[in-house]
Amino acid sequence: MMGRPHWRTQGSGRQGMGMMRLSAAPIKVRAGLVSLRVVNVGALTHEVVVLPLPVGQAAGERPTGSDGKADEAGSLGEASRSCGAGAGNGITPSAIAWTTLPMQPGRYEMICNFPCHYAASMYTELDVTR
Ligand SMILES: [Cu+2]
Repeated sequence: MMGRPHWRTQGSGRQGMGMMRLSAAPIKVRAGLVSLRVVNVGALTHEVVVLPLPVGQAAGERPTGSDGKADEAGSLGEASRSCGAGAGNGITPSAIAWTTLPMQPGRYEMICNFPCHYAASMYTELDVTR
């Protein structure tokens, strides 16, 4: 945990696209090395991608393309490997994933960018303070 706040997020997928969410605790952490621990408590495979949140934009407002995905340009990193660190093929149900990212102060959005999951409310804001 590198001496920094430890937090976790959950992606929950139940009964199809209408029942997904992604939640984080805490929702505010100090700048530095931030460790994410993701638990997939849902029935579908998910991921968590960390993106900067542009000024004036709220979580959930990113456009998605015809592939049902948001643009990941500027991504700080992701947790998408079942029982492993960093990028992978997705976090299977009941599996955990993790990553540690250097984060500057600012507003960020954590999203699941599996097709149509973002539009189905799999996003949450994370604020990084000095
Ligand atoms: Cu998802």
